[in-house]
Amino acid sequence: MAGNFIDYVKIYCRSGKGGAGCMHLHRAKYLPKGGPDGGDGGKGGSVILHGNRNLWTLLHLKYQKHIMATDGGKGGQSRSFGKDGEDKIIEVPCGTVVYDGETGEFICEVKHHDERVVLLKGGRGGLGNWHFRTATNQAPRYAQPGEPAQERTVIMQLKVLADVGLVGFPNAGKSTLLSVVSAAKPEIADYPFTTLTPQLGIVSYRDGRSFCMADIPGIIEGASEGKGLGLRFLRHIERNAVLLFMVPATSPDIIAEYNILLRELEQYNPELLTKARILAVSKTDMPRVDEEGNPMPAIDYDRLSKELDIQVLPISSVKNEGIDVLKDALWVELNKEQNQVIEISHAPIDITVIEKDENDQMVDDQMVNEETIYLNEVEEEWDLDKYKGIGWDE
Ligand SMILES: Nc1nc2c(ncn2[C@@H]2O[C@H](COP(=O)(O)OP(=O)(O)OP(=O)(O)O)[C@@H](O)[C@H]2O)c(=O)[nH]1
Ligand SMILES: [Mg+2]
Repeated sequence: MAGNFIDYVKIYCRSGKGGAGCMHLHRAKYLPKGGPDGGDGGKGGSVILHGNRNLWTLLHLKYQKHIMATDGGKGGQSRSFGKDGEDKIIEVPCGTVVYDGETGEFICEVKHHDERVVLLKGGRGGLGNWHFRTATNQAPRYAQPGEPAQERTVIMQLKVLADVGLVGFPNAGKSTLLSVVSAAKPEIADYPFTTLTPQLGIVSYRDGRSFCMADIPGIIEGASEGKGLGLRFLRHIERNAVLLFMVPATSPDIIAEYNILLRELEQYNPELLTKARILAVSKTDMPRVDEEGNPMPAIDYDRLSKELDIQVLPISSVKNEGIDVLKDALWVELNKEQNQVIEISHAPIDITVIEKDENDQMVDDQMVNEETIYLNEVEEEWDLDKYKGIGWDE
């Protein structure tokens, strides 16, 4: 499951170059000076991104290292045009952001279903010499070359477009809430960092309406410096309309925990703090006791709400308490005009940091294949018995 969610790919893309125009002078038996008739070259294919709401990861692009459109054909005699190159259309999930693979500079993004963005334009075809005939030069002996192709290595990152994003420490109960309000089946366990990749769920609301909720890995103090799973997953809440913070009722200091989360978000992107926020105090069914087992004072929700200046709602996912009130509150926030804007500027990415991050991730992939025997590792004698049962000796 974890391996199927791919939100980063690096691909070399090239558009097609334009076909050359043709230099040709028409000759026929009784028409020795038929004049110029070289046709135009075809245009090169473009590399185009196409938003597709049925995709939710970049998995299908993971092993694709090159994407190239084809070149335009050359023009021919008798004013025949060259064939146009074929466009290459890359299907991407909505919320895909494209950066330059060398500089990290933002190039474009695809937000909507069916949206088409030309990533690399194909070269224009050259004009044939037929175009250049004039009163003073009736037999031009030149034609235009085609425009060159464009090439670029790009990094595509998915920034999931969900309505509500969950923010909390590990073990706060984020995945549990998602499993209760939606049909998603995230992994839930009593240890930190159960969730390693973002999960999405569709929350059905009254009268057949629904909204989308994103559960991301837990954040800890120092995440902005790379602690825990770091902050790389925060990009999946960058464009959520509402952030739902979660702090368990068992926490000794709810305000402190909330402020740590807020600070880490700010480190990642200060614009995140402009979003609407709600605080859910989770696990209210659990006894509020400190480490020694002594009871702690009950939570004063009104005071908490005043002090933090946000709406605070108690919930228990296990007992299904407070969930409907929470859904109502989220729905109200989602439909407020000022929360509809999910535009956010995409700062350039730091290539060295991001590649290191991704390579760290790759280690997991390699571990899966630990047992694989590579035939080219065999050096001296071939001990064929060793390879019995792996397929090729039968
Ligand atoms: N009693 C009680 N336990 C809960 C409640 N919600 C979650 N839990 C428990 O808390 C533990 C952590 O829950 P998760 O949903 O995995 O927490 P998470 O925030 O997704 O954690 P990470 O994925 O590690 O960031 C699990 O053992 C849950 O069963 C609740 O409302 N009441
Ligand atoms: Mg989780």
